Amino acid sequence: MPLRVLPGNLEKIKTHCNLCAMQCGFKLWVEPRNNQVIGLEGDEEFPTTHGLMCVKGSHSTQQIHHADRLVRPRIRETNTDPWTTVSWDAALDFCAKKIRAVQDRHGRSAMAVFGGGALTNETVYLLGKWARLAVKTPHVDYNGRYCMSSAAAAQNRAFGVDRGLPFPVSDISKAKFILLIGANIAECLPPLVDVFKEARAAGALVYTVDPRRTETARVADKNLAVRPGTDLALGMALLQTVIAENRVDEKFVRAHTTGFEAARLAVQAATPEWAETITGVDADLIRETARRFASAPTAMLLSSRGPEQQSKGTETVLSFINFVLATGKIGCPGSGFGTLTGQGNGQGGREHGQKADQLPGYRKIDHPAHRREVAAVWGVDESEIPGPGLSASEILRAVADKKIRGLFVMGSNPVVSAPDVGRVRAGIEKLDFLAVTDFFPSETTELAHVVFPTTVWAESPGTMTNLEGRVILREKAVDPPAGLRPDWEILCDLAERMGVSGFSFRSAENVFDELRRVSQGGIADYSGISYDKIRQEKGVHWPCPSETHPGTPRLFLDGRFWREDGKALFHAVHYRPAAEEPDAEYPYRLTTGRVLEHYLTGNQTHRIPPLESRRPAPWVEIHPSLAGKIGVVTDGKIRLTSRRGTVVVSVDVTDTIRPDTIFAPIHWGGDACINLLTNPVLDPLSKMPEFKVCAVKIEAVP
Ligand SMILES: Nc1nc2c(c(=O)[nH]1)N[C@H]1C(S)=C(S)[C@@H](COP(=O)(O)OP(=O)(O)OC[C@H]3O[C@@H](n4cnc5c(=O)[nH]c(N)nc54)[C@H](O)[C@@H]3O)O[C@H]1N2
Ligand SMILES: Nc1nc2c(c(=O)[nH]1)N[C@H]1C(S)=C(S)[C@@H](COP(=O)(O)OP(=O)(O)OC[C@H]3O[C@@H](n4cnc5c(=O)[nH]c(N)nc54)[C@H](O)[C@@H]3O)O[C@H]1N2
Ligand code: SF4
Ligand SMILES: [Mo]
Repeated sequence: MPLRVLPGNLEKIKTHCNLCAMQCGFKLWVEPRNNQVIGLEGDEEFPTTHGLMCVKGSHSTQQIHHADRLVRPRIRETNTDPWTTVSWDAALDFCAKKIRAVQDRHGRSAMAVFGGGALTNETVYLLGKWARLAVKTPHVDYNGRYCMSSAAAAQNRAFGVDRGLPFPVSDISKAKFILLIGANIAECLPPLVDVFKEARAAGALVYTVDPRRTETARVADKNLAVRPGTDLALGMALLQTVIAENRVDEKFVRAHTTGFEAARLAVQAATPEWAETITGVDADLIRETARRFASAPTAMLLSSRGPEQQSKGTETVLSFINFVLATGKIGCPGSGFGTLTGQGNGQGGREHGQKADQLPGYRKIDHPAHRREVAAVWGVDESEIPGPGLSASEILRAVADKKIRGLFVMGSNPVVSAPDVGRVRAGIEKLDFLAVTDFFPSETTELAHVVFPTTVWAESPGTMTNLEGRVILREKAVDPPAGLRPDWEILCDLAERMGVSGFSFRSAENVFDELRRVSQGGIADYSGISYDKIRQEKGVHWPCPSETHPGTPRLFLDGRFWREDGKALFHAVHYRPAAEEPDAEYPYRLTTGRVLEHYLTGNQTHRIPPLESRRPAPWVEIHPSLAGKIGVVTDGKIRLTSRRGTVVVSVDVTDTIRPDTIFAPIHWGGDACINLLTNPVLDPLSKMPEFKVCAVKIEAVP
């Protein structure tokens, strides 16, 4: 819907960035006569970002008319054959036939479906429905397992609901003390930096917890330079400190929580001195952090992938939530626990049924009443909905073990982003059938048997749910290249060929209307949200259970939580080390993460010259003392080896990193892919891989 028509026939279309969970508000400049997006500006009226954006967003329109865009479907019998470009009908028939062939030979559960957090709510909803009712497999999961699953598992357990930020982004500026754990907002969610600046201008202190002094240190007062993989000890010591110093908000704990006594007993020996030996963070600094948090009038603890992407990520987040609950700093504006969601629709992507254990509206797939509610809207018998399936990493492991023989990927690039990627790639290469839907070729499309091209975000409408649970609308700005279909339509076309009803949608809005109905009464209730309401109100926070309901920007007000008894639950957690600790052979800790210019596997940013020229090649960060020991200087080459693989990269020598730690960005595939080294061990509760720590050795390459 054009905002207004400008002279020269230029229209400005209000929409949002297609990358991270900030979902910055944009106005795209469109020349309707030649169907071109020629630029963009920030949308100052969008309440979350007020016109702000980062360098990736400002160049994001270069994706739209990019020469590398996939525009015609293509197929091949084996993944070493040359490609044949075919009509849509031929590609859809081929895909439906291949899925049937895999299932006829190996059973229904030999097919798996792999989704993503970049997809719209409409698409993730249909992907889950399609997997269950058309493919009839339990195995559907998505890349958010690698992203939000530990924080989600912890929030569900402690609060009975998982909304990344249970308050609007603007509330962060009301906090007087902010503890930011394993989050590099300056590079990953840059518009948040302004909110932190506002908080500091109003007198807030900001402490970060990161093995590196990152760009984010510019808006922080102190950094707790934790050893990778040890945040759980820190969380336990923070709780131990407030208990030992009588700083617990007993009135809050009594009225609004259960389980405190068990959590208290579990941290009795977790003194700051004990935590110092594990984390490497000075005991006095741990004590000071706990005191400042507890004594500030308002305080917030925000976590991101640093502490979460660990084989004990869920318990680590639970240890932070224990600490926040004990201090009573939750349930009023300016206080609380939150996790910073990463992908554009990382939030909505984990609510509407593309997870192996889940049905739409954040319902549970093994809950009889939930199954009945969803079956009623789908018009099927409850027994037709399969039970829980394998999670993302487990699917890829089953592919490597040849238990899963066919895979349908929509919106992910697992041949770069999965842990121990050498094994993942070898498994995917041997699949009987791989279908991939993407708008650019990727390392994963290169191994496929059928590739469906799809629209980019400016070519089809759809809703996304940002990091604060605000459901927003991406408007269509231009027509796609001839014949190209949005993801949801590809699923409907396939369902039709598979002889399954319930997929005859005419528009994304049509799909959203069914999603609204099916989410009604669920935890993530979207039933009162419509496209028009989103347009009028600049986004609506879920839950929104009726058309007259204003939406819910803040959860837990006055200490009302979403568990059955209305209380938050403390958890007794116990320390254990990372799955792979350094030893004589592999003496250093490797951790991985992001830089400003590139996005995830880089498939969308390596193609954008102003981004690529700033960060053209991979590297790792090491400390001067380690560089001296192995005899290497900045831009010199090193060989980095773990028990799973080896990469050769150049180094950036910097004293901003711990001497025992090596940091590598994740944005490259092929021989330089850092996931050749990472440990695929999973958090048993969330199934999150241990991306943030494994043991490595390092040698200079002459
Ligand atoms: N530029 C850019 N922005 C992005 C993305 C991107 O790829 N590029 N991706 C988006 C997505 S999907 C996500 S999930 C978010 C991620 O956003 P973040 O979580 O902020 O990103 P990371 O760089 O993975 O990790 C954050 C920090 O954790 C630190 N760290 C490493 N190991 C540990 C540890 O053991 N403990 C602690 N406390 N810290 C540790 C790293 O040094 C790093 O500075 O970013 C989103 N935004
Ligand atoms: N070592 C290490 N590994 C990590 C991480 C880490 O910190 N360390 N972080 C993990 C995290 S948090 C994440 S989120 C994952 C992400 O891992 P991936 O999902 O593999 O990452 P992307 O590069 O976003 O891949 C998305 C693909 O889908 C395409 N795409 C984008 N939008 C759409 C769409 O709307 N429709 C379709 N059909 N395709 C689309 C893109 O072109 C791209 O090829 O990586 C994880 N891997
Ligand atoms: S990448 Fe994230 S921060 Fe940057 S413009 Fe897009 S939504 Fe905003
Ligand atoms: Mo992520």
